[in-house]
Amino acid sequence: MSDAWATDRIALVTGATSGFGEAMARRLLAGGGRVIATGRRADRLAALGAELATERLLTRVLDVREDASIADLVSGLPEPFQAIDILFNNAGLALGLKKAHEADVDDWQTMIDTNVSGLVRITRAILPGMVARNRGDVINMSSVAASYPYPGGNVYGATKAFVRQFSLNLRADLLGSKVRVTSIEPGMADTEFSVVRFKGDQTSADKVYAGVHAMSGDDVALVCEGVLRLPAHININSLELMPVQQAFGPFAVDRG
Ligand code: NDP
Ligand code: 8X3
Repeated sequence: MSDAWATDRIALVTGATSGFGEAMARRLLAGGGRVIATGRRADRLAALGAELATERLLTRVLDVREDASIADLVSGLPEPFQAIDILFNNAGLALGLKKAHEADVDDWQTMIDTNVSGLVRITRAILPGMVARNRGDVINMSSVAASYPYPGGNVYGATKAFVRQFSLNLRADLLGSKVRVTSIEPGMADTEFSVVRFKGDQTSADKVYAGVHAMSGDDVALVCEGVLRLPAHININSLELMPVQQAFGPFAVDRG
């Protein structure tokens, strides 16, 4: 897929400093779109801007947990980037893999603040323009963890279940408009996700993907591009994807 499929589109990408978001920003630009690439790490954004060197890319530091940061972003957009019609709602993280009774409650709060509160606040800021223009795509980054529990997934999985249900509820509210909403639910993807989850412990992160042909950030972006390319009358409500080497296990039973 390489034609100019996004030429008339303006995308706000959250979490564009690595992983899915960076890959999606690159795909949107390659497709001729305009992209507002955001994240907290200014150095990453500067490097992306310098590498891609196009006036169709705008980079902005954004912390989705901060109301003021969202307001500054939206109010400070130059005219060619104001009419956002793709929201790639992707910024998020998992922190820790401890069982609920041992987990760090501050980690839980950070996941809720980022994956839930940040995502809904960005959505609330961008959606009115889409509805007014009767045009737009909201791609919300959920996870297989929304549907399938695993030990240590406790609050992370719950935040992603929120994202999935919020997406479906948005569909209900947007009926009558041409704004589309999709919950994307990936499994294992080898990005910075696990390094963040294990707080910089690269060895533990590498073990997650050892011996597995996991998805890459660009694999997930490819699937999202496919969703965005669909004819305007088709809405993918939710889309779950995994590497072939990942599947389901039996229920766990305590026979003690
Ligand atoms: P990465 O860690 O590579 O990317 C996460 C991105 O989120 C970074 O760009 C980071 O930017 C950004 N981010 C984190 N916190 C904030 C914040 N407070 N404000 C703004 N941006 C923030 O991981 P992935 O690309 O894998 O993850 C992207 C999304 O996909 C996440 O929501 C994750 O939960 C989800 N996901 C990941 C899967 C995987 O296996 N990798 C599978 C299923 C879902 P910065 O640090 O610069 O702010
Ligand atoms: C990330 C996928 O399985 O590590 O959302 O929770 S998983």
